[in-house]
Amino acid sequence: MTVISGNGFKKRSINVDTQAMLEIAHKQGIPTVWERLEAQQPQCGYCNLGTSCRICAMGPCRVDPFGDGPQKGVCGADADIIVARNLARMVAAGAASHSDHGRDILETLHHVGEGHTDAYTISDPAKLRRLAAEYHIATEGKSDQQVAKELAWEMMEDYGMRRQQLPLSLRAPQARQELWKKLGVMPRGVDWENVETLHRTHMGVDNDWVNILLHSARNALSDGWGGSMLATELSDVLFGVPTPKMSQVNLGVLKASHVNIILHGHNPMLSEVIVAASQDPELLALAKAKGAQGINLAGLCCTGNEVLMRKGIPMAGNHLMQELAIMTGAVELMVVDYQCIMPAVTETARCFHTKVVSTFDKARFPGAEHISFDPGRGLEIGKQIVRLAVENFSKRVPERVIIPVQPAPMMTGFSIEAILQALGGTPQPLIDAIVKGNIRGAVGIVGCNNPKIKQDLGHTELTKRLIENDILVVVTGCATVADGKAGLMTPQAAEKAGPGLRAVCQALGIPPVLHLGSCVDNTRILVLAAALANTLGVDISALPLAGAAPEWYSEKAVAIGVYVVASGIYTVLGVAPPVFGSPNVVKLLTEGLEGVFGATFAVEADPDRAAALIRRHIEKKRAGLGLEALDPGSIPLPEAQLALA
Ligand code: BF8
Ligand code: SF4
Repeated sequence: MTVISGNGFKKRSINVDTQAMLEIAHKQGIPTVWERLEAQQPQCGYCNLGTSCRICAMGPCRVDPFGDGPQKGVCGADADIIVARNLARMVAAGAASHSDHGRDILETLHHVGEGHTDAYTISDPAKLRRLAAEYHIATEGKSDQQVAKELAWEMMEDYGMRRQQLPLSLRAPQARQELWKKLGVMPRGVDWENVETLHRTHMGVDNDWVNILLHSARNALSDGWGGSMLATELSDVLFGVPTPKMSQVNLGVLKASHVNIILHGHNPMLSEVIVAASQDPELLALAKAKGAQGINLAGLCCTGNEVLMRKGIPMAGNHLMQELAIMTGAVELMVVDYQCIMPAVTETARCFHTKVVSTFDKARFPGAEHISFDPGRGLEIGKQIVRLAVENFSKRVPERVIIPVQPAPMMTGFSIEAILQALGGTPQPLIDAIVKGNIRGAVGIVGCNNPKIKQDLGHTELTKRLIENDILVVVTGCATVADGKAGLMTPQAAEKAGPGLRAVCQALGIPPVLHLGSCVDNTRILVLAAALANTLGVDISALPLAGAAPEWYSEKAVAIGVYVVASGIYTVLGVAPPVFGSPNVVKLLTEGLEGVFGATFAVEADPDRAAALIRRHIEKKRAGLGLEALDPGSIPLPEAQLALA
């Protein structure tokens, strides 16, 4: 594979650390995700448009969107059916990933309840009891352990088929719940909705593309108000509700003087025990004996977000940094759990002394050392992994260590509880600021990196346009790292906001861009939106809110987008989903859904244009609530600088 020549790497990312590591990759002839993307060109046009199908052995089939080639698959499926089925399967895979992660956390809560582990405990008994109340579990006079056991038992039903409505969906405004009931999309069991999607999209089952997509919304809702929400809530119970704190971000968080361990993936169960193990006096002494000054942990992707939010562990990077972090030559060990971990990392690690350790039996990586994770022996396994890292320090080649930047400061830890506390216990001050127009509205910028888009450009430019127009931004997932590195997540960044938002941030000592956590923590956005709507006595779709996923790549992001829209929040995607082969599906997603869920998708790669679309939407919603509002038409839609990916 040829590695890019010259200065091409500057076009790939806005970040100095990425550019520096790409230069090293270039000099050392190590391929990265960008080379592999180039090697895939031209990518399949049918797949890009969503009109290829390989779900049965009469196929694979394709429908020619230009009318020259076949218009039907072998079974007779047309472009609408094929596109809808493919999209539904993406949603199911994304929802399954989040929800299975939630199941693992739930299993851990169950272990705690049964007394089968001493590696985990109930860190927030008050939140445990609040959740128990939502599940109608009497808690008086019961120990935390007993409550944990009963709650775990009840929540296991969230995955089954005895529920006609997921209990956490009762947090949604009454009007939204009634709408879901009327449409027949009230989320029931998480596994039920996922399996039903797979059933409906088998050949010869659901051949009504609208019906397929309606169920897909139900499937996504079972993720947002079920599996993902459960993952967030139970992680808070077990590991603590995040509170605001300062930390650092970018590759500069790696320390040449220390044993460096990167925590990569999504599930905090493993990373929490590694954090504990890294403070073990015996292992610290061993690190010193090996010539290191200490043990340094750094996060990547959403595992990074989890430990950043709760423990302030610094963040090395987002999705496109995973191979590049290894190329610093300073990483003794990368421990992975699951999701978004490119199989390429083990190959990159082979060029360095870095050990990759996989930990979940459902996520094996050839080339990695596998240490099977068992929550019952969590701390012991954590120590085993940290020991491997410390012992690997002697294999480091100091001349190859390049840490290209100084770390950037960022603030983290904005759980809904923390936001409400900062506001004095109720969302009212935020509502007042929105009513007065100091804050025009709020936008969740979420999701990934995708090598089809210059790394972090989509996130940071959109964020800047929004905050300078007095729109509060909340971030999760890989968007966090982008905005953190760009210096948008410190209290001082309030200077970059418009006058109204700036004044609010300065009064509260908070940044204009708040970190709400990992991708499952997008459910914190749902909870905040529901709390605002319930306080105002309106549905979520009436609020001046929006979502954006400027650089998404993952099926999980599709599930998130669908549950956000189905919850009533307008969402702009920066990367085109594979639906454009069906004008009917596109029309439904971008227009028709307004009359169904009161919110639609838009697709816009250019961040300036995306910001204008969002601002117009927010002003429209302000007017709808009877608040002072700009004429949406007065907000210019700039010329596109970036084409659709
Ligand atoms: O769940 S933002 S690249 S790391 S999918 Fe993955 Fe996307 Fe990052 Fe987290 Ni979310
Ligand atoms: Fe072709 Fe139909 Fe089979 Fe899909 S389900 S591969 S369109 S025959």
